[in-house]
Amino acid sequence: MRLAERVDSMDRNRSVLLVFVQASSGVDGAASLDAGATKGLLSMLKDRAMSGVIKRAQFAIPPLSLMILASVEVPGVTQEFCDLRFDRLPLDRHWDLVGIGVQTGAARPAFELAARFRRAGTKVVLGGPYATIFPERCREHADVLVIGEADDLWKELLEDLTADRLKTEYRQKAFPDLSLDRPVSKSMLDIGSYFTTNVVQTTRGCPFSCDFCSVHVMNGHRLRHRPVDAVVREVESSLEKDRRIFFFLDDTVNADDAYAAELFSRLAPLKIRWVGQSTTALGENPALLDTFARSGCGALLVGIESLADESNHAHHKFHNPADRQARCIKAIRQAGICVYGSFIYGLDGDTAAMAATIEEFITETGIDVPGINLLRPIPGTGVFDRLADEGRLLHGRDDHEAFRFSWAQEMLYLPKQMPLDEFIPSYTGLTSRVFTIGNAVQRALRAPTLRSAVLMFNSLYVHMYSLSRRDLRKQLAALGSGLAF
Ligand code: B12
Ligand code: SF4
Repeated sequence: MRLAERVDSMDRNRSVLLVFVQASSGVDGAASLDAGATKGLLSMLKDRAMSGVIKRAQFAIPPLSLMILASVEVPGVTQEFCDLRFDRLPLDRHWDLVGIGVQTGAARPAFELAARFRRAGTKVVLGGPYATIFPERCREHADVLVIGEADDLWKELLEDLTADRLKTEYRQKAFPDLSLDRPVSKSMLDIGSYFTTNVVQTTRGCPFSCDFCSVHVMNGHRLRHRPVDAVVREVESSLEKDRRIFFFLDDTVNADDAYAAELFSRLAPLKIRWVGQSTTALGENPALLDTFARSGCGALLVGIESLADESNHAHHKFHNPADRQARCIKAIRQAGICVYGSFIYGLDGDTAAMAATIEEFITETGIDVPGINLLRPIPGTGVFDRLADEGRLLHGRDDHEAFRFSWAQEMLYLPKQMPLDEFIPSYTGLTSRVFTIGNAVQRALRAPTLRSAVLMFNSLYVHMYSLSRRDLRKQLAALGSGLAF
């Protein structure tokens, strides 16, 4: 490039678009997997209406990943953000670069979008969990790949963009140092689209190794902390724009007791309401439980998975022994915090007797919102490889796109202890007993706090699990007749 051209190129502002891709199934608006195929008009309209409600009501929080990227400031670059759950794709404008986050369950729509931009001559960069775990499968769909956590790589990439020297790959050499302060801005968000925009992450990485989870695969086993001061400042500045509830997105908000105690004691005077995810071990730490309650914690999602130790151990989950679960959950609720209890029915030690055990446990502990999931083998996790080796996956191990993360609407593998024609009726029977309007109202009435949210979640689950039962029965019928679902 001649000098004059180079100077001109450096002066030009580069416009970057970051796109959040909606999953085609799952919590982005669960709909029947064969939507429209065999249903009547009324049923179809109901599904479509409920899908819209689900999308907006409970899960509509902005993606922190793209907020972090959009907050990186490089002179000569303007970044904009498009959330395909709510926004139209701004195709009428010129973009120098389009960044798309790829989740494993939404790889296909992400690739289709990338192809659309590339056909129009726009350069596309792919990043996120799937690009990190399977870069080779993403390479042909992108001009640039970002492999790993992009907090620092994004700055380098944007600087390269301004200097017209974009590389084809930016790969994380070490995990970003979270002790550096990287303020996250919300200026790119349309605040009204979301349930709340107060999403905060205080730590990354997970010391545990549950074999169905990709967090330790992507973020490593060492827990990295953000400075307490930086998190407190972020919460204060978030409050200036949006005073709604805070979501602490950490996989385990009590992973480091001392850090959590300091952080939430410091947050208590701000009088926020917050929800997060914790282990049941919190119930055995009355001091931390009290700090959480005083700092405004309204609800915690706890990963119970199975109520049988042999099942959890078969999946490398050792940190929540079955005999302590009920006691801990009761303690959390007694502290005034609602419990979202997340089960996975069908793990390797589970027999059909587990259905009744889960039902009794929900009644005994008073869990406010139960979530009874089916195992989702995610490509790149230990359980995916093991099930593939054991011949128990229902799709080919290389056909990643077949592994949809629907709302418990299809089986993706064969349970160890039960054939599918025993397991599916056992699962659908369980969800039909647990998720009824009567139970939704009862759970809301006796919830320690956030009663309308408990009612909303449980009511939506009545619909979502009915969708699950309908699709699972269809899958069972199709498998019986040898047809693909
Ligand atoms: C909060 C959360 C949700 C929330 C909100 C999601 C949202 N809209 O943001 C809800 C409940 C809605 C949700 C839904 C789902 N989730 Co979720 N979720 C999470 C959780 C706990 C935190 C996500 C987060 O914000 N992380 C913090 C950010 C900073 O990290 P990050 O996303 O990895 O981003 C970094 C890099 O990946 C990279 N990056 C990310 N995107 C991009 C894009 C570009 C262009 C570039 C360059 C880089 C880049 O840079 C970022 C900064 O370092 C994660 C676990 C985790 N620890 O990440 C699971 C997780 C992302 N979820 C997961 C799953 C499976 C789902 C569902 C499919 C569940 C379902 N059955 O429906 C849906 C998918 C919906 C969707 N389209 O996103 C899996 C994804 C697995 C995978 N390999 O893809 C995870 C990893 C959990 C797990 N146990 O494995 N989820
Ligand atoms: S499921 Fe939770 S505890 Fe287990 S590895 Fe994943 S993030 Fe860690």
